[in-house]
Amino acid sequence: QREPHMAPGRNAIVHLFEWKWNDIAAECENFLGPKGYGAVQVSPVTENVVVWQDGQRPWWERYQPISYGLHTRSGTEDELRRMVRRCNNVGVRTYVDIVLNHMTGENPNAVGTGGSTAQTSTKDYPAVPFHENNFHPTCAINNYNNRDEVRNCELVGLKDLDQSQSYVRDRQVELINKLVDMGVAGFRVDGAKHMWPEDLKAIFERSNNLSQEHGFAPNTRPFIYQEVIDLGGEAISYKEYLGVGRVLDFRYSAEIGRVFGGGDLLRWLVNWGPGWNFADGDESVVFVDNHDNQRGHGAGGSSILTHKRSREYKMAAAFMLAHPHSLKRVMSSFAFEYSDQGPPAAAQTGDLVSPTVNTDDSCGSGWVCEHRWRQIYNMVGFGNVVALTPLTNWWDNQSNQIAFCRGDKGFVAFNNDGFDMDQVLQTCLPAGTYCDVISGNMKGGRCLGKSVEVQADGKARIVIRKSEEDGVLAIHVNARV
Ligand code: QV4
Ligand code: CA
Repeated sequence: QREPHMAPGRNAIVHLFEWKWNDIAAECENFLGPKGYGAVQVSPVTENVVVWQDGQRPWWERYQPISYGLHTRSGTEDELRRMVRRCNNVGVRTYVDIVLNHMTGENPNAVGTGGSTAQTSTKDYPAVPFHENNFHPTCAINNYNNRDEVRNCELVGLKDLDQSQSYVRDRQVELINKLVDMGVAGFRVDGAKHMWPEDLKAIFERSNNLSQEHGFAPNTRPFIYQEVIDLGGEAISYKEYLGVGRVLDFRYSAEIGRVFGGGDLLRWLVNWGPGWNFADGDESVVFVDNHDNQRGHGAGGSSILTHKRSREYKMAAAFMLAHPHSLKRVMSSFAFEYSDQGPPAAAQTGDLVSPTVNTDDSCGSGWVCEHRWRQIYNMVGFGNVVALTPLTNWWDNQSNQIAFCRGDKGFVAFNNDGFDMDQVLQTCLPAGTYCDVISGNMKGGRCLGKSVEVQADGKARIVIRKSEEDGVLAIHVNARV
């Protein structure tokens, strides 16, 4: 279940964190489809407990399921169903963030986004239903060197389900199959490290095949990628989960942030990939930041780059998308000042506010929409053009200027030095004039950014001044002037 089932010619995932289903459906049609995104990861779809804290609703309430009904702040079950359909219709897959490890934390007055209630002190969730005996006995996770504790005790007090029980498995398989039958193509498995891999395997083995009615081939299995934070030095290794599906590679996120944040020279990226102690490319999903580590939750600490350091962030994202290693996920955030701050919402009700779109394609109303930054969506397009070609002709200045080709389809250069880059380099492209898709789009056959002249021998003068907005230049065969 490591195959992502994207439509031909598409390769990247975007996480539209906390977006509403109707807005995602429109985004698939207006932007994700046309720009070549392959799939959207959506926030948890299961009904969650409503949390009010300091006059607002934190984003993390969605990681506390109260039932397996599908009514959340993002919308109703019907809206979710229509979203999946509309996205599939334009070639964009839906991957659901699925919370199987636990239900809510302790909450004296637990009411859900769909109106369900629970008695959390007695672990009673009548809307599923789950009862006390479906959970592990209460204990806290303190010691990550004890695998039993990590899997059988409570992560930050969240009531811990026992997935070894056939009754619990049945309810979770029902949930998965309902989503698969709606046309969902895959799952990001929340907190996978806190569940036994054999239980996850038993559960996902019982999933239905992907929906043929939605255009999937017969006998295809949902794509599975699991959140197993493994920076080394703990009892549990990501390798235990590869029999279930792929894993999210947190070492990658920490390292790409460290390097582009200035902690190492770009020249050392020459052997980027398993040489850096990452999971193999066909075992993992990689990312610059995620919804946890962009705000200090989860793993990676201060080395993580986010939209708040936009110049370095765009360089890291461009490198990830230009490089052949692994399957890439782009983060799309809302703006925040403190880590518990929820998405843009109405003050009284907590209802989510939709993103607005500016004339330059960027977002307003509190949404950052990194996936709409030209430097990022054009590199998603670059990744589609160069897919399956090898990385060749690595060049570096022994410092922070690097460049490489992707077959004869694309060429990319980076300058993270404090001085101009001005070099004649082999681009591997046929002779012609190309548009640098970082500094501007092609419009009506004209290049709004920098142009690059490739000579008959494939060489071109590549200039990235230190004063430029971005420290990247990217050209490919589908953007010729
Ligand atoms: C509090 C105390 C606890 C106490 C508990 C008692 O902090 O010490 O035991 O009350 O009831 C929220 C609060 C947290 C609170 C908890 C329970 O932040 O303070 O505990 O609720 O009420 C997200 C957030 C968490 C949030 C959780 C549930 O990050 O802060 O907890 O949602 O709402 C590890 C894991 C990894 C995990 C990562 C964050 O290995 O799996 O931590 N990442 C995933 C998700 C993440 C999510 C969860 C797991 C849980 O990506 O977003 O946590 O679903 O590394
Ligand atoms: Ca558990």
